[in-house]
Amino acid sequence: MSRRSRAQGPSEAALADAREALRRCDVLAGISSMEDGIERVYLSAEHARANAQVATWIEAAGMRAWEDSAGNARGSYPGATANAPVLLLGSHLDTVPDAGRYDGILGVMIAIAVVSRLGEHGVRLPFGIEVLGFADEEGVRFGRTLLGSCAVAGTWEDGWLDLEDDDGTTLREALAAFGLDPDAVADAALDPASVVGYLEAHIEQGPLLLDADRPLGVVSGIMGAKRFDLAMDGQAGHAGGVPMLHRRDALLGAAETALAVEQVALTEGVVGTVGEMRVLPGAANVIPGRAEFSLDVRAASDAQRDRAYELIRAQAVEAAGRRRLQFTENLRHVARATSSERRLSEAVEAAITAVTGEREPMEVQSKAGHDAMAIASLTPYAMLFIRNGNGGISHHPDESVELEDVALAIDAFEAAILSIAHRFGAATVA
Ligand code: HGY
Ligand code: MN
Ligand code: MN
Repeated sequence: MSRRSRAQGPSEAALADAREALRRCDVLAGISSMEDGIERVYLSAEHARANAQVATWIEAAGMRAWEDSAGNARGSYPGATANAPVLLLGSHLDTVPDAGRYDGILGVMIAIAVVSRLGEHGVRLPFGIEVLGFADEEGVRFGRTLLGSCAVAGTWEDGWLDLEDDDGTTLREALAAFGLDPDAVADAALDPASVVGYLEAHIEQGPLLLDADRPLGVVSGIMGAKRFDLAMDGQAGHAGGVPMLHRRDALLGAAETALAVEQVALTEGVVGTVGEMRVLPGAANVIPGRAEFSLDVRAASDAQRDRAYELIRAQAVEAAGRRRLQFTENLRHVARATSSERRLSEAVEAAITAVTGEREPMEVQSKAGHDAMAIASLTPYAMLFIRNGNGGISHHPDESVELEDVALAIDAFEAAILSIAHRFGAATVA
């Protein structure tokens, strides 16, 4: 932890750790399926290359590097006693298309940096440490998120093996091609009794810390989310020959629904996004016969999330009726709203105070999803947020962080872990 006074900011050693963590984010940014951007999806060649690269850093930090049956990168650091329970640290290594280089990745690098410090000083805690680089938090390839962390949490569903990517490859086929046994994914599950808790460091992916001029924040909880595949079906036809009032234009039904998402989100205080839209048959001189689109809706509570969807759905059904269209819906993903665990969060708060001097660390509810949502089914969690630069932009190449903030985050993450070791020993936090 930084040895200098808080007013002087992080120590040179912490800044050096931060520089290395950011350098590693740059190295992983170069492992991408995109020519001029960052994209690394589950069970891709890039996923394999990233895991191999992260394994070298895990080993350099004094851990045993391995890959679990779900394709998560894993690092094991033993506790003071054999068979001690473990504290989980981590985040994800996969990305969205044209991603930033810190979403998920930085959290894994911070976890490795802290274990490296423990190893350097020969520190053995009353619990072991498991560093996890989750393989599929974003759900880009198969449409269902948190696959890697669900496997560790014991909530993996074999029915997901039939999920298909855009090329028609099933998850089962992709796992086998990656060298994993599709029928053994659930073996990645940890026994809740063997886990002390989970800590995740992550960029905020929003502007709150930036606007408040705070380098770090503690996460109170994570919004509940639902993702849908929606569609409107009408009648394709000649863009010239069909009179306007005779048309059953599927795109217009989808467009009305997208506007309803915005209106409901504003009135209900939730967040709703139509991020994908496919117009078929997709020609300038053909009236759209079908419009397929995604819906991502999130709220502080599951009830609020579900109410918002019902209001959106009602407007979609009304628009479809008025336009003589067929509206269809398919629920693709559900993540319940979760709260962080009080005592783990107190350790994070105390750590923020210790490294920044802030008497009241800022508390933020995460509107972004994180692996912690899945791991919450296994063990309690706490999260440390790091200020996002550039207006808080994320899921975008302009994602940015400050070196000093990352140094403070490594110090705070280490301090939180030491405080948990001191407060709880090997007792399970739950
Ligand atoms: O979508 C999310 O909130 C996360 O970045 N996967
Ligand atoms: Mn993300
Ligand atoms: Mn993330």
